[in-house]
Amino acid sequence: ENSARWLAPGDPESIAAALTTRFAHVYERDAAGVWFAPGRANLNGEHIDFHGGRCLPVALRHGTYVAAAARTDGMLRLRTLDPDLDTGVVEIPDAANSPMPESAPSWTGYVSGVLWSLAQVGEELPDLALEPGYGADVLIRSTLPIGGGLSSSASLECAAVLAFAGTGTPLGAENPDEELNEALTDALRATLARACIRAEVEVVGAGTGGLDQNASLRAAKDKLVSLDCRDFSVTRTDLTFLLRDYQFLAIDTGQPHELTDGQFSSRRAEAEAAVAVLDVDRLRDALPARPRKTDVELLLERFDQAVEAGADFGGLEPGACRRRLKHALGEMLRSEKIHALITAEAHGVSHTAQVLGDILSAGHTSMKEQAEVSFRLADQVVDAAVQFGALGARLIGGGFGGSVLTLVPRSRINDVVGVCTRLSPDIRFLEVTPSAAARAV
Ligand code: GAF
Repeated sequence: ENSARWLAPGDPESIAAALTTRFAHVYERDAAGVWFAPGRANLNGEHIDFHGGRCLPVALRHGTYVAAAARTDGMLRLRTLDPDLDTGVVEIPDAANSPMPESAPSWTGYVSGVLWSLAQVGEELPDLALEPGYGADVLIRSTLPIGGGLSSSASLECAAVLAFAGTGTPLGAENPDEELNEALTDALRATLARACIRAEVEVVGAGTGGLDQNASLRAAKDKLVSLDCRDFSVTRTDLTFLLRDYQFLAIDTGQPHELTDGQFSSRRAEAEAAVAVLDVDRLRDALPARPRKTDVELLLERFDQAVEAGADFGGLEPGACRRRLKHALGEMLRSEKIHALITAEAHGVSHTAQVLGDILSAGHTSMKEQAEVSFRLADQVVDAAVQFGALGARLIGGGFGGSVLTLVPRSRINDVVGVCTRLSPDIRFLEVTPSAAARAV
């Protein structure tokens, strides 16, 4: 286990202090503050946020830090300290109006896009109205694996949106520094999440469904977030009872994924074609409030009948569309099961842990066979983890790369880490400790 590579979240205050010092060197002025937004791990509910399903994320201690100071000339200056992405300071003039010049590296769209969409929000909500001519100097540092399926992009968006709200709006002016954390109600956080989603969809061009941004901005320490994507309402349930003897562990395979590379959108398109054939607006609405297996079977039958009747799939393969549908419906059942299990508090800890573990593994099988977004190394990690003591494991996030989430009795962590380390030299481990939402540091 000595060679196991752990990704530490670091101490937020020290990271913020170091980033502030770097900011002064890079921009030759002082930062007004540092804002942090966490990544997430999702226990269940992959590829169903855009169907109005329920997602069950927790926020990580790892995430993105943004140091910023306002400008008055509309210019956005950006630099990341990620050695793989850093090309020095990137300048985007008039970013609030034209966020994505062709010459800018693609990662900058996550930040400039957010400035653009926040400017739109401000037209409706005076508290969040950006000062005329607002621009900013921004320095970024992430403690997440980039493209690791743990929401590195959304956490960048969310840290940026807080930095802009903090330095450029009446809300920020009235609530300097950490006072902002108190002033940010859940309703405001939901509004900011919408702005981040809009930036990702309309400026970056990735088909996100909103799970990641809501998780990052609305999570809570020690809590499992239950995010109902019909209306993005949230309930939060304490997990400390479980985490005394068990631990969630994220295993980054080191195989990065890209939401913009077309594979995620092609899966989403197939799923949506299946929903269109069922003639419902949103898949979750086709199931009752407490869905059961028979409800799922009925919908799959309806789908098969539509295929027989010659339904139009716009050139997509009906069999593939059916598998995406089956994944989404199964995932919805599993989410409701976990939601009921965790909120009931009626069961013993070891029972809850085992059921959760089983659901994680069932989720992986579906990611592999129905959603078809898994890959060899993820399958190997899942199998090895379970064989060496994990109660269950699954690929999380969009897939085609990224991380596996496992639930492990604390007494078996070393075994699981040891066996997974041997699978690939690129594998890294992150402790998943349900953490607070995005905030001023
Ligand atoms: C990506 C997307 F951005 C999310 O909206 C979600 O669909 C997830 O993949 C899969 O659950 O992270």
